[in-house]
Amino acid sequence: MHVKNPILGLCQQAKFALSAAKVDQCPEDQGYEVAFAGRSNAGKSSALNTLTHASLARTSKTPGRTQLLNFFSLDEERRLVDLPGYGYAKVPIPLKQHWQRHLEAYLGSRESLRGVILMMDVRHPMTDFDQMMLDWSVASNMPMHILLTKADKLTYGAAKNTLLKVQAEIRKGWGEGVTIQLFSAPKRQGLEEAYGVLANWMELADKPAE
Ligand SMILES: Nc1nc2c(ncn2[C@@H]2O[C@H](COP(=O)(O)OP(=O)(O)OP(=O)(O)O)[C@@H](O)[C@H]2O)c(=O)[nH]1
Ligand SMILES: [Mg+2]
Repeated sequence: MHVKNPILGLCQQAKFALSAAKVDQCPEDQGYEVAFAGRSNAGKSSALNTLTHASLARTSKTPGRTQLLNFFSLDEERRLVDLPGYGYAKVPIPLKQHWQRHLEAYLGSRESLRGVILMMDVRHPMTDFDQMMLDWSVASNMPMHILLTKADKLTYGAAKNTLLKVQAEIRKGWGEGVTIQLFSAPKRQGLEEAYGVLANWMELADKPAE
């Protein structure tokens, strides 16, 4: 039987909706939203582009590039959000405080937020900020799924070892609720698993095609 995956179709038709510098500029807070968070340069925009088969989100070799909340709509009810990266040392302090305030305001108030995809560079996982995000997700009961990005930068064995190590650390410190996988944008590795998580959070389960 041919099985159609609705999330794939929706991601392929993703469109840039708007950029918000503050929470009150975000799209109407209804439906389903999934946010992409993580340290600056972790590969948030690249993951988003890979999942949507488009170059919607700007990627950059200069960390700290995404300075606004960028919204992409999948359909009238469903959106993905590229969040500004946190923790880049060279960003001036006032700008850092500005982002942090708005990031916190967004995460703390967004009713339509169904889950957060947290990107960590597989070579530098579990920074202090990552651990704060994990604390927040557990405290606020927000589903979280981790992509260990840039898996192509390590051998398969080394990447797998990191996955098992970080997974064990998270289970011990934050419980069973947080899921984790390897991901590579250029190799398109880990797409199916990530689509599965999005489909689940957005209530779009696989169903047989008509
Ligand atoms: N080899 C490899 N490079 C990657 C991967 N993902 C991202 N990159 C590179 O890492 C750099 C940063 O990627 P971005 O996607 O812009 O990172 P970001 O997290 O959106 O960064 P900010 O917007 O600054 O917070 C770019 O040079 C990307 O090409 C990956 O899976 N593999
Ligand atoms: Mg970005």
